[in-house]
Amino acid sequence: MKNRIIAIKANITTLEVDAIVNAANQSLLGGGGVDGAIHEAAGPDLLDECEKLNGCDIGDAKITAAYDLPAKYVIHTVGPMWDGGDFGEGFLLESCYKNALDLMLQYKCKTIAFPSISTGMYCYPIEDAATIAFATVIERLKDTPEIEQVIFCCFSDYDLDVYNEIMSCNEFLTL
Ligand code: AR6
Repeated sequence: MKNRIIAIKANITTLEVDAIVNAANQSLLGGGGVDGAIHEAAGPDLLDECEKLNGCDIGDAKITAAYDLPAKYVIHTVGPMWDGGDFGEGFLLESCYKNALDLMLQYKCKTIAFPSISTGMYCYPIEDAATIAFATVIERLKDTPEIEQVIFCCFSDYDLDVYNEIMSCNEFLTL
């Protein structure tokens, strides 16, 4: 099927998908960036549910309802802070994508949108992060026909260009 993976520039809080992913911190109690935007758009009930989750480890993911958002679920994951690349950052970032995809399947979601995890406040270089994001997702889509669409939701033209460049170089684009 075509367009199973797309990159767009958008505010992730506006997307009508089954699940949007939040680039949260270990407390899961909100923050800035996309985390702040998601909590603001979802309303205070999201924080109430997050308070019951006892936080989240780096690389792990937890799911909640989406409340006032048009999505059905929010999958909260905690990306690694970039520290030069020799401290397992790549492995942890890959885990974020893998665990989010596991959760979407568990909850029978067919569509999901990811922000560019770790590349804002956590300073992960966008080119490296997007390469990991794309490689992890495409690997998973190969054996998971029930996933209809994965959206990489970029927040800048530059990030969108990076994703499109990586995707255009990949022979499995139409997978
Ligand atoms: N829609 C889509 N992408 C967005 C939006 C939005 N509304 N807002 C920001 N981005 P960041 P991190 C992009 O900093 O690096 C929070 O305080 C942003 O431009 O949100 O994983 C958490 O609580 C960037 O490309 O997440 C943590 O403490 C991407 O989302 C910490 O920041 C990720 O940037 C997590 O840092």
